Amino acid sequence: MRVTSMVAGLALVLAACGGGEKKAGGAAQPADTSAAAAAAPAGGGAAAPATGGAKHDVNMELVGTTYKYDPSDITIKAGDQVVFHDVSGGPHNVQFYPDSIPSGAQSAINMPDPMGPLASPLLTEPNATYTVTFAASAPKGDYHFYCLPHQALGMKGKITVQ
Ligand SMILES: [Cu+2]
Repeated sequence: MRVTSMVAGLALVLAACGGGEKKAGGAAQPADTSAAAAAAPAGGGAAAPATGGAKHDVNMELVGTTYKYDPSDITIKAGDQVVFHDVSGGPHNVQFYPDSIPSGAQSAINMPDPMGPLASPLLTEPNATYTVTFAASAPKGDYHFYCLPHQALGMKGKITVQ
């Protein structure tokens, strides 16, 4: 029951933000994000990204009664991309803890169409994807993140930039 009301509350927030999805406003984003997202393979693809960095896939899913990122702990390099897939149990999002990322890292995390600082929009469509790009200048260290709708249920993860 608590979960239901939480999700409802988030839906309101989302609605208040203008229904979210594709705001044309985020001018700085190259059009390739959606194309790349659409082209992303469903399972662990090793497809070479156009951007030069490697691409890592993370599923967001409900397994039994557990909401989780899979894998929940990955290691990447600065310049890489992490593609989050809404597999089941959504809506999900990706939100970094401002105090649990390396200092000075905020500007190195590129998140299109954010609904807040370091917060992706909610993914509501099954199989929707969201790509987070780490700048080549991203500081090394651990970047902890969580899913806003399922934070209380322990849905969180960590990206280590090496
Ligand atoms: Cu979630």
